[in-house]
Amino acid sequence: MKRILLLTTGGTIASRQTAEGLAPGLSGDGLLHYLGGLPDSYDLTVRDILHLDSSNIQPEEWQLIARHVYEAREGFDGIVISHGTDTMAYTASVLSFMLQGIGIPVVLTGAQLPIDHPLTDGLDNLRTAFAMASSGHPGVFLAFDRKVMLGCRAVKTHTTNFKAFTSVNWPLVGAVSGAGLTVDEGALCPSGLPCELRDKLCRDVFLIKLTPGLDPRIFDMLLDMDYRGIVIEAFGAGGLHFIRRNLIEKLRKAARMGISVVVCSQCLYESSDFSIYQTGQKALAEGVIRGFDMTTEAAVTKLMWVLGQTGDPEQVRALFEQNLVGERSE
Ligand code: ASN
Repeated sequence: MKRILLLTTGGTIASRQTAEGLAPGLSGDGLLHYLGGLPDSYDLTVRDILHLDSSNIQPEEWQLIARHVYEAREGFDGIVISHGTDTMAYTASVLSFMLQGIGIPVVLTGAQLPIDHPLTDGLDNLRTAFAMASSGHPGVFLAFDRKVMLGCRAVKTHTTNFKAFTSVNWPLVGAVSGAGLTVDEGALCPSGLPCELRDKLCRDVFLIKLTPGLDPRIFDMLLDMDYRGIVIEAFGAGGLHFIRRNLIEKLRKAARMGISVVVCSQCLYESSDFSIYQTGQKALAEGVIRGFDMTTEAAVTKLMWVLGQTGDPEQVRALFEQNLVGERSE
């Protein structure tokens, strides 16, 4: 029997109705109770580490989760993390970077309806997560709606639909059918690094989504607030406005101050390429770092992680532009 660790952190799957709306209340043993006989198929250990709606999960919680996974990695064949869906894609991305080289499957899952709801999706999601956790394929994954995706490629795309997550710009790693869980080995991205806990993060990263006519002085404000990194969701394949309101000169100012600026696209699908248009090339000339086809969740958490490893802007660029765990296509 495979030894699986279930780490619970809260989320809708473990929530109950309260006077203020849904809030986490069920323990891991409570979750397993609803799974009926399934726990008998695995040698299961449960640890309740947090009881939070995932809107309250922040970098400190990411570090706590990463440490639990890291410390438990040698005693288990796989680890399942139950987690709220709202920020699960951020947690899945950041764990992918913090736990590079993890030798076992680490699978996040949750639900759109509490596990005690008669129509819950939580049972299927947990079953899929346990199957992936016992698959022997190392890495950080997200299991939902009978599908498994790379953690660093997942995006929450639906608020209530059971197919809450989409694997963006990368094929699914696995899917459940009458044949059981089938894993596409070509979609796995094992890290070449030995496993080490790389849990240092820089929280001073800001995400800015451009809107037509955005006032460039917003960058002065961010620089005054001591942000160390800025991710810009620019227009289309890659463009920023520079007539009348010149964002480009603010990129120059950020570079002079040693602030790392990553540019990616507001479009969910396909890669950004800032070399196509003048409105993009001007940004490249100011030394911005390219986000290519990374999700926003991966770009933000990767920048937080990279800035946690080094403060040298050239090393930040070199590390950021590497594909570490499958977060960007080659
Ligand atoms: N608000 C919940 C959470 O993220 C949503 C969910 O889990 N479906 O914790």
